Amino acid sequence: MATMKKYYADFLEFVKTKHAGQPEFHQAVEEVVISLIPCLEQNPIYLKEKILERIVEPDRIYIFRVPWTDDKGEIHVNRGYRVEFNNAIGPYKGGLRFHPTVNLSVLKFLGFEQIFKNSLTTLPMGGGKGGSDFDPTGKSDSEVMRFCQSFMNELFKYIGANIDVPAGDIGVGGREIGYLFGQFKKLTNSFEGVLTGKGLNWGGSLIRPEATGYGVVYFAQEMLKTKGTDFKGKRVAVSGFGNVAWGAVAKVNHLGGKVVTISGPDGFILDEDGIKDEKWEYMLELRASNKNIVEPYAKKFKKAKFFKGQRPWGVKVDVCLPCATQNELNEKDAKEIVKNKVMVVCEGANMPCTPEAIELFLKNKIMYAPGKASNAGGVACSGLEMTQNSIRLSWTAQEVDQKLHDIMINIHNTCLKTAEKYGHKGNYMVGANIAGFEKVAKAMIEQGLV
Ligand code: NDP
Ligand code: 2IT
Repeated sequence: MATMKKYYADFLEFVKTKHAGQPEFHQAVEEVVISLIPCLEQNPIYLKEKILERIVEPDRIYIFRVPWTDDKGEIHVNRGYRVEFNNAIGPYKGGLRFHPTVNLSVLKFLGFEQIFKNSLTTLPMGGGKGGSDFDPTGKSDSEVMRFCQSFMNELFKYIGANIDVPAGDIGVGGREIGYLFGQFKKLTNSFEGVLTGKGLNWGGSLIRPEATGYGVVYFAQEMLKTKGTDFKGKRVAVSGFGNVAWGAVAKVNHLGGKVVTISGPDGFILDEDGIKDEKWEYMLELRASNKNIVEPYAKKFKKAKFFKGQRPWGVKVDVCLPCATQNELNEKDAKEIVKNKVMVVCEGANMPCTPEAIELFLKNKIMYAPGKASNAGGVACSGLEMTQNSIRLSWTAQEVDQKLHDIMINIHNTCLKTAEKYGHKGNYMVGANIAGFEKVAKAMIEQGLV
């Protein structure tokens, strides 16, 4: 046992040294490796086959220059990336993020998480992630178009419907996917399902824009069900105001809950009357304004309050859905959540809770779901878009939503079943990591040392 402990400690040290200066990546690896301990101890084959050592090393990473001109004719140069992490169970699949904080550490953490998330969906998708340090804030439509075209001028060499299928993430929505797809088509003269999140008239799937947020709430609904309750009459805190937050707010409203907060980098909004109807629609306007602030909500809807520079986690609610970005909920926030006796924390963003916050939730028996399980609805719906592209048919919104709902219930149950099997009953994090890992690990072993 002592030697095993030393093995894990040494392994994490090895990752920190080999992938030096990449704290987000270290954080993601550490969470997974610690959760995997019971599985690795019962299945020594994974250690013998050096699956951990192999899985933390991406298959390959492309890094490239993205030059573009702004509306005044001035030249700018950004950096583009695509991390092709693991394709043991399907083509690389994962979003593109355009945000000034994008670097290799962030994209490797996201690509690594994506391996396990995609495995949990039950669909045949490997893990990848990409993006750029381009900042879309305040950019005109034509600037965004020129940037996307330049980005694709390099990316097109590496992707394909059976190779690597990017999609959206922070800063990349329907508009950007359109420009990227147009340029891919121009360069390759091929119309194929090379990206997901496409427009409905050219190969996109109904429900994809809503899917991540809907999926988070479907997952949280299952968590509440285990306590014999549901969303009816529940107060919910949501953070962020982007694509995921928007879908989550809509679904909480459908299920009879009340969302009282959203947030942006400038602070958070508290709306005791609930964010619904035209106030929910206004979230799209806020996002499209390209200003990255939520304060205008409180100017438009006078009963709402704006709390500058603060996060929503001190508000007394029953359910917290962090849907903005990584490490947005820390130990101090978690203490507030514990004090307020919140029932469920269900991650919409990728890795929004710090390890210290998660520890507090587990210690205080607050039900906690990790993003790789609870936000998998987005990529699951991307997988359904790929299927529709392959069979050249489109399903109705009801068909896609039903499949999405079934997938989320299945992921929820798989997490609980796996956690119990490995002696961590009720621990969604352990269940998600082990279940996601085992499928990929088995595929890697069956396919030999490549
Ligand atoms: P969007 O770009 O649509 O929205 C992200 C929002 O969060 C932006 O408004 C962003 O503003 C804001 N934000 C960033 N940092 C903070 C902060 N510290 N506090 C409050 N708000 C902040 O991206 P998505 O909604 O697509 O992505 C949100 C999260 O969900 C990310 O972690 C992403 O990886 C994850 N995710 C997305 C999926 C998808 O299908 N889109 C699928 C699964 C997960 P700003 O730009 O100024 O930072
Ligand atoms: O983090 C994610 O799962 C996404 N941004 C969605 C990826 C996808 O390929 O749809």
